[in-house]
Amino acid sequence: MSSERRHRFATRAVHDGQGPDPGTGAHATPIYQTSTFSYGSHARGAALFSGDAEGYLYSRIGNPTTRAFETKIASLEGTEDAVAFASGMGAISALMLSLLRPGDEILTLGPLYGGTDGLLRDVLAPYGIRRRDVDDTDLPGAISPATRMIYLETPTNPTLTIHDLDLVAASARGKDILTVADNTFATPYLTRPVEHGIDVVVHSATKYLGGHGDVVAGVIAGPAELVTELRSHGLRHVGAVLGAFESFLLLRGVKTLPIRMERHCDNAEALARGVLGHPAVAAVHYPGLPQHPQHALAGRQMARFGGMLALELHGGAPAAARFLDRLTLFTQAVSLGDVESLATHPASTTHQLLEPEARNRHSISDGLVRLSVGIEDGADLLDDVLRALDAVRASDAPATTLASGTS
Ligand code: 4LM
Repeated sequence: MSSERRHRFATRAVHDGQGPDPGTGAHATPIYQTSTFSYGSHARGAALFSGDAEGYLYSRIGNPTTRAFETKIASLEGTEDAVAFASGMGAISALMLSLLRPGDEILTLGPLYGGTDGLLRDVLAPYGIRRRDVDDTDLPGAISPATRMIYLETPTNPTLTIHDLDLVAASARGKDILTVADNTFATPYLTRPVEHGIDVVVHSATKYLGGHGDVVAGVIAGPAELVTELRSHGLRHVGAVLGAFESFLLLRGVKTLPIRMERHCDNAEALARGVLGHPAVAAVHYPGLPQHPQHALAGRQMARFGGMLALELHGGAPAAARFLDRLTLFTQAVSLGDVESLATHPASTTHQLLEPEARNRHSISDGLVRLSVGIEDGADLLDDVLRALDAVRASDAPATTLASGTS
């Protein structure tokens, strides 16, 4: 579906999937706000339902506005096709419910977004789909005859750990194992997992793809045959269908993804450097810092280092609460990737439902705060964060380590 691959990324972000509306010439893709489509004759209806003819039937299966968004994402991720869902969780649950069977095992490289973790534990485990969380270095040896999927986020939510996509792809090569990368944090502007041999890419399109905090959506990009299977099982039968208006908002959002991401990266890089050495800060987790344990890897698989960072504060939960309550430009809210800056405390919000053991193993501590750095003026954002850090009483804090990712 990536018809314009000859063009560069920013051009494809603007143009692909879209063009003058065939019916009216409308320049902006119309919002096809319709549940069903007339097929005109009994014969054509039968042909559409049997798959002998192509066309729209019913908006749970396909809609022209949504199709434009799917086509654009397939182009940007460099995949054959893509299919959209009503949320990131709708996409991830459709993927796993469609492709995994009782007795299958999924290997995860954690941490994962709390919702994905909950899906694996609360929904899939009771159906006999077993999940094992493994370290990158253990991966080749951890694969068992039951392993059907390897699933990861990179950078991870909320620790900004980077997983090695080439290593994951190599571990699964030649085996009946699907590799899946949640590319929500990086976006295809910074990382295109299929270029590293990953089979399937999932997104919470709620985040950077939409970009404006006004839509909840998900999308899966991958090989055409697999996407068709996901559309007919995961979408058609499970039913987490994206609305036409949401698709319109996403089409508009994705057009500016390249320029937004540049600004998110500029601001996050400046903020990460600007808070290093502050006495309230024990560690800054940002893949763009040379101290980050996977900085070199991030440099290999990311064009830049993204708009997300996490601060480990001395003083645990009380320090995190004081910091968050002093922020004025950052909105305290979950979600991320909006033009507005957002801040949250993962241990009590997005990752609250993780088993305590998993939170510990992945260093999602009580002193960790996550910042989604927006596109406001970077100097104003740094001022806001530094003022809030100053308000955190750090009298008993040890000297700052300037570490990243490990302390
Ligand atoms: C959050 N995240 O972290 P929907 N994959 C990743 C995510 O961060 C999320 C989803 C999937 C947050 C939401 C409250 C890496 C969500 C799930 O929220 O279902 O579109 O995506 O703040």
